[in-house]
Amino acid sequence: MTIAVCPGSFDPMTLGHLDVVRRARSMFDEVVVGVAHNAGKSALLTVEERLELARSAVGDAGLDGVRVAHVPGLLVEFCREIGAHAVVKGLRGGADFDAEVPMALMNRHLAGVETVFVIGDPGLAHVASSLVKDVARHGGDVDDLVPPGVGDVVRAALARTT
Ligand code: COD
Repeated sequence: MTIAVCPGSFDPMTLGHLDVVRRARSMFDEVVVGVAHNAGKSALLTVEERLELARSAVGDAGLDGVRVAHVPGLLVEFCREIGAHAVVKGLRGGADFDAEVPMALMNRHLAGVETVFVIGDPGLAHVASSLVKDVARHGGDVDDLVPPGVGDVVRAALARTT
């Protein structure tokens, strides 16, 4: 049984993330969506909110063989604990590639963990958690960029931070 981890901040999960998870599941028997901490980012949503939204999204999408878990520390340590065979990351373009290659090399250096890159749906290439938050912060409609229910949680989180 092959296992892959789709890691990310998921702050919040978007339709772009879900597309990557679906593609990963077409290649691996089990996919674990790993909600992790990116030291370079300050999260809007709590870990619990990000986990809950990811679980709802996976459930609503009817994705079997996919589960959601918290990655509390190093991604490679989590991969070792669950016996993952690979990490799967999504690419929207060259900027993603440039950001992802050092992480892939570091994860291979640390623990021999390989990274598989998938090209996301080009129709979702403009979808990023950071842009979703920015658009929502300024009152724009983000509901067609994210799974059901995500927009409401993002708007509530933005309201409590202002
Ligand atoms: N289409 C295709 N792919 C997409 C789209 C889209 N529309 N949107 C996002 N993606 C991809 C991203 O390119 C990325 O591969 C993935 O989805 C997750 O994106 P984010 O933004 O939610 O997550 P990141 O990039 O902040 O995640 C970074 C991690 C949290 C995975 C990283 O910091 C990490 O591994 N942290 C754990 C601690 C650790 O091990 N650190 C050392 C890392 S070498």
